[in-house]
Amino acid sequence: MTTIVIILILIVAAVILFQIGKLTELASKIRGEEEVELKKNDRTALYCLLFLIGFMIYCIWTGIIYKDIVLWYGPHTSASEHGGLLDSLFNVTAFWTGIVFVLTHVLLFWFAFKYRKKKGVHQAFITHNNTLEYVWTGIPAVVLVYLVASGLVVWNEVMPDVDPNEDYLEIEATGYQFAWDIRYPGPDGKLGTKNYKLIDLGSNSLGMDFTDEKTHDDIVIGTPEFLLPVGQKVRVRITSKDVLHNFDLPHFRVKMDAIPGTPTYFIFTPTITTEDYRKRLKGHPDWEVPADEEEPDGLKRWEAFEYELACAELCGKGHYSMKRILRVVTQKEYDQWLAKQQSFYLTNVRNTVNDPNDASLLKIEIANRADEFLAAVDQAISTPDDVSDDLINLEHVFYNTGSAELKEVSEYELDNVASVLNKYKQVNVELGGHTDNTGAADANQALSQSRAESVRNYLVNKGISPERLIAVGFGQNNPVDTNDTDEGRQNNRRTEMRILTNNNL
Ligand SMILES: [Cu+2]
Repeated sequence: MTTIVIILILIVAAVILFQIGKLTELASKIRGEEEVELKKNDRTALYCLLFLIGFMIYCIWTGIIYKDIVLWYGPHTSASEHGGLLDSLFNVTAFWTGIVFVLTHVLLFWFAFKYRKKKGVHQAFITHNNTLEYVWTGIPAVVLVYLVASGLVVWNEVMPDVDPNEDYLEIEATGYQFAWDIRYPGPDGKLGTKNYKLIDLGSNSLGMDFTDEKTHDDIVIGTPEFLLPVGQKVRVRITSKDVLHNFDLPHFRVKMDAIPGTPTYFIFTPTITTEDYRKRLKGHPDWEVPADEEEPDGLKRWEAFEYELACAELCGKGHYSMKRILRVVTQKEYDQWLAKQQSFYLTNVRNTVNDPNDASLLKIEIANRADEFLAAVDQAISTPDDVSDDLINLEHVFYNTGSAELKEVSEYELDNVASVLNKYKQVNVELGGHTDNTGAADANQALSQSRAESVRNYLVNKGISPERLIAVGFGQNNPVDTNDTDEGRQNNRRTEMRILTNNNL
C-alpha cells in the first residue's frame, strides 16, 4: 500500500514539474528570455542554499543518532587489546575527512548560491593561479601523507607475528562454502600439519596429516559456538578450501581474508568476556527490548547478545550461513570446555581403514592410559575399606602365544605400574595371571603362574623391591567372560593387579 502511495506521489510530482516547465516556457515568451533565465537562476541558487543547510543537519543528526550502531562508539568500543589502536586510527581519519567534507560541502553550495548569474555582473576570467594550485595540491598531500603514515604505524603494531617463546594460543579457521572449521591444538598446544592432498570429504575434510604426532590430539569444533579465554593472546591461522572468504570478528576489530593456497593469520587478545559485554549493553535503550519480538517476556536483546564470527566476503549464495558464535570466557571455564572436547583423530580415524598408524601404539594413547591407570589406582587407595575397586586389569599387558614372554608393547603399562609403586611406597600388590579354558587345566595353571612371575620380574628389574610384589597364577578358574567365543576367551586371558592397601601380602 505504502509503495503505491509513494509511486502516486512521484507521478503527481513529475506532472507538476512538467506543467511548471510549460508555464515557464510560456512566460518566457511573454516576458522575454533573459529575465526568465535570471529568475530560474535565483530559484536554483536558493535550492542550493537550502540543500547546503538541510543536508548538513541531516548528516550531523544521523551521525549522532547512529554513532553506536554504524560507527561502533558507546558500548561497542573494541573488545580486544589492539582494537583501541584501530578505533583511534578511525577517529583520526574521521576527523580529517570530516573537516574536508564540511569545507567542500559548504563551499560547493555556498558558491553556487553566491556567484549565481546576476544582471549586469560579469564573471572574472582567471586562466591560471599558482598560489591556488599550491594550496589545493599541497594541503591534501600533507593530510594524506599523515593519514597513510599513521595507518602504517598502527599496521606495524597490530600485525607483527608472535615470538615462538611467548605464551599464545594458536587456533585455525578454515573457510569453505559455506562454513568454518575451527581447529584447536589439544593438550600439546600445537596444531598438526596439513596437506591438501590428504583431503578426503568423508574422513579428513581438513587434510590433516595423521602421521604427524601433533595432529593426534587436535580438536575440530563441530558446534555452532567456539570458546576463547579472556586475556589470552590468540593467533588464528586463516585458510580457505575453495573461494575467497574473510574471517571477521567485528567486536574485536579482527578481519582477515581467507585465501585458498595462501595462509594468512591474525593475532588478537580478547579483553572482555561475553558476560561483561552484555553488561555493557544493559541500560542502552536499543538493547533493552525483547530479543525475540514474538516473545515479549523472553530475554532482552542485551541478555541474548553473542559475539559473532562472520564471513565478510561475498562468497556465494550460502554466504550468510557462515555465521558462528564466539564465546569469550574465563580461563577456568575455557579449560573445562576444552577438556570435554574430543580429539578428531582418536574419535573418527583411529583404528579405521583410514588410519595410517594402525600398527603402532601412539604417544597420546600411552599418555591417556597412564592418566586412566593413575586415576584407578588413586581411587583404590583413597577408599581403603572398599575392596571392590582394588582390582585393576592390566589391559595392555600381552604375552607371546602359549608363553610367559612379555610382548614389547606391555612395557608401557608395566612402567605405569612401576611409577605408581614408586609414588605410593606403602602399597603392596598381588599380580594375578589368568588364562582361558583352552588346553589342559594343569598347563593353564602353570602358564598363568609363570606369566604373573614374568610381570613381577619386570617390575623388580625396574627397581621395585621384591617384598612388595606377590605373583599368583589362577589358571582358568576365574573367568570374567564366556569361554565360548573368541572375544570372551580374549577377556579371560588377562593379568590383574590387586592393591593390598593393608599391606597384607
Ligand atoms: Cu564466505
